Amino acid sequence: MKILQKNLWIFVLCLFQSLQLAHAQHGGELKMWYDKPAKVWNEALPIGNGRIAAMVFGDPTKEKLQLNESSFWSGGPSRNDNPDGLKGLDSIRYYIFNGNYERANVLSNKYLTAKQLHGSKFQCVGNLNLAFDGNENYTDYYRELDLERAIFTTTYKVGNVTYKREVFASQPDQVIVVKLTASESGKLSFTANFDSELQKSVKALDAHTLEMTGLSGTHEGVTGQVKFDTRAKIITSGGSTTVSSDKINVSNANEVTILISIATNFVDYKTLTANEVEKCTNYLTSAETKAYPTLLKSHIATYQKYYKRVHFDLGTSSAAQLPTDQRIKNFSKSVDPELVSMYYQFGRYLLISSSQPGGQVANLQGIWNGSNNPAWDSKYTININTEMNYWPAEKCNLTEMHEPLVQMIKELSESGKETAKVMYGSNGWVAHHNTDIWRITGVVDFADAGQWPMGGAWLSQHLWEKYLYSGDLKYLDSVYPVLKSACEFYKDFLIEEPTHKWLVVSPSVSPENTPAGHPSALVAGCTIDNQLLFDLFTKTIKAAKLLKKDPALMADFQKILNRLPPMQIGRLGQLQEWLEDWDNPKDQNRHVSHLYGLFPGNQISPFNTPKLFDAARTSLNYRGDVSTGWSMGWKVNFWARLLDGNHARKLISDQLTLVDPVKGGFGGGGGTYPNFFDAHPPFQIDGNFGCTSGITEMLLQSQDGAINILPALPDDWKKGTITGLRTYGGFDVSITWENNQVQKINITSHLGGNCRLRVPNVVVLVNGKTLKQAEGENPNPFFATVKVKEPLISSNANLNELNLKPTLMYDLPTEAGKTYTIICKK
Ligand code: FUC
Repeated sequence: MKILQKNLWIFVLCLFQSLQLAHAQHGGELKMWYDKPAKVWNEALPIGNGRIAAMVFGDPTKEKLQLNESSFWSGGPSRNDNPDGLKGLDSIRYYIFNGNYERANVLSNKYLTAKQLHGSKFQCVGNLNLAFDGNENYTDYYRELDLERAIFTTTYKVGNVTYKREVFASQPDQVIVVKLTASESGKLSFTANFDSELQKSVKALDAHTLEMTGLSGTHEGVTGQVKFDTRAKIITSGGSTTVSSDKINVSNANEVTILISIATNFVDYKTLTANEVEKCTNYLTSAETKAYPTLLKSHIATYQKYYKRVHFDLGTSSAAQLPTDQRIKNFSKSVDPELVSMYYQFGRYLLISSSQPGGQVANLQGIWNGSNNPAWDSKYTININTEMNYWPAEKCNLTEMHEPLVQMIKELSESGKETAKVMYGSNGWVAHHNTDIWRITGVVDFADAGQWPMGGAWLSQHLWEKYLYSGDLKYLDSVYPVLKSACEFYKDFLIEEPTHKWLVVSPSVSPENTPAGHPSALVAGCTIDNQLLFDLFTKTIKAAKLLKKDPALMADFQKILNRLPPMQIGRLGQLQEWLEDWDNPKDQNRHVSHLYGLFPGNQISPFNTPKLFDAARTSLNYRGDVSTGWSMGWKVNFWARLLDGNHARKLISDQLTLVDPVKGGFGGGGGTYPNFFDAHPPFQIDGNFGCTSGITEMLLQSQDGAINILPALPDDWKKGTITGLRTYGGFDVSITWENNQVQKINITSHLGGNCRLRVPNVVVLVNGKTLKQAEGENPNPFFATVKVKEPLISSNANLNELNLKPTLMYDLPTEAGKTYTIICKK
């Protein structure tokens, strides 16, 4: 028995030592790592520069880089307005007000839903394959994605030779760079080729250059018109290269650099006249003049300019010694705080890699898609998903990454004008629940999902939100026409509902949810629509005031604002999802649209609207936790806004449930694939971004009149640091905490003005002096609180005690450009 015990100890000790060794050599903080090559797409690792991207598999024998270019979509410039809209609109509204939802649905599908075109598909350019000779019996395999440097690396051994591959997507040089090395000279032999499922032609231009050209697919009657050119330049040192038909063979090279360039003929959503061959060649010719270390250096510097703004440390544990997929698998049963900080930073990595100024908006899969028939076309679902992609942008200090979204909203405000006119006879612009690279703004799919004329209203919130972080009036001036025109649409489109004479949106849906027992989701005046309009009109009026514009029109807008339905509390004590008290306590729909007012909106506050706060919490408790990936990501934000850190932490754990990478189909519980991609399932990137936003909200909020420090810290995040987050009013905030108590706060003020802090501790010292406790409204205009109407309580709603932790508020007057160190004491 004793011998057995001793052996067991020796075994445990050896295991621990070998794990420690593995950790010393492999992984480490902010490196996702694996001990096997990726077999399937959901195990491969993403790299990208906002315009071009790859999923890298890291197989020693058959390397595959699955390639994407952000403007490579099916079809071409197109619209999808149903020209019969005005024939059906009045009847549809009549039937909705008279409770004949079935008839309204039939007419809506006939007169309003697009006749043929439901949006284009984001497509895959193809693959670059590298087949290596004699690598079958490899050992010591290792694969990582270094989030700090945005570099993929694989190493392995064959016999005594160590092989290494490094891959990155350079933003400054606009090429994907692959570096192959071996520990002995003359050991690199492989065959390179391109393939693609689409119409294409592949050839070797010379013994060092492969080219693939092709055309995007035809879809729903729109001919594929996006042309691409992609080239791989194989630069060898030593050995030789030969061409065999459409392949290049490399033999006995010492080291190899491959530069991959991709370009399309896309100029903008209306124009496809660029010369893709010229663009592709130019990127390559310019990159070729630079040595690998130069390319690497400028890649890292450009990436880190964004990435390094935020540092997040929750501490580490022995769990961190395992490969990332195993850590995800163990997460709910282990103590692994570092997996949370790495997942958080992976969200920031993905945003930097998929959304760059001047480029396309991150779509349902960001920029990574291996299929020509992706789920939901991998387009833009603007009834939650696209907005969710950009929730981390400002608060995680990545404001530049927000720019493609702002550009898309401007473009939608152009294309959506015709939709407003043709379909509804209204001025202004409208977009429904989906759009694509061609900026379609009509109704897609079918009425119960697509008949939601609020996509533009939700997107427009981002325009104002961006201003609140930067205070940039020139920027506000540039987006003001979009805000104004969005309001002008609703000024014409809203109608009076018969009971309370409120102004409502009809026909509409509470996104993708049907009230129990109804034959259709079609309704008038659902809660999210009212909340979105409340925000849209309030923000536009504020913007006009700041820019000294349109006082008469704003007076009209104010009248509309005064006639919007208030939020209502229903028979279960819940926040009503619809104008009527139709909520079903058993409803676990993934959408929780009526809580838009809690997050990302800020109409519901524990301090200003406690009844609504309680009702929102009741609604969320009914909805439950486990759902699709993105829904859980949203719920992390909700529970953070409900100031319940432990519940938010529970949702993170639900979201970090390992999902089988082979499982790509719909349905089943959401979670996380081995490569950290969010699983709806299938892969959908919004869940990643939503959770990164949610984790930020747990540590810092600024939407409710003050900068709220550690508003929802879970009990088990006892100690930590987060630096460089951005708040409303242009403050950069860093926080250190220990024993669940805030210790130190650093604030850098970019715009000056009053910095009101809400903290969970008692005494706050700046430069050794106690700060004055705050009273009244925050004089800083960026923190003006939202004034919503008191709720109507339709029955004996049970208003619980809110049961929140006490906090204190302090005012710190700041000067632009100065940093303040605040010490907190119990
Ligand atoms: C909406 C959601 C689905 C999915 C799709 C892309 O339709 O209801 O869950 O996220 O968008």
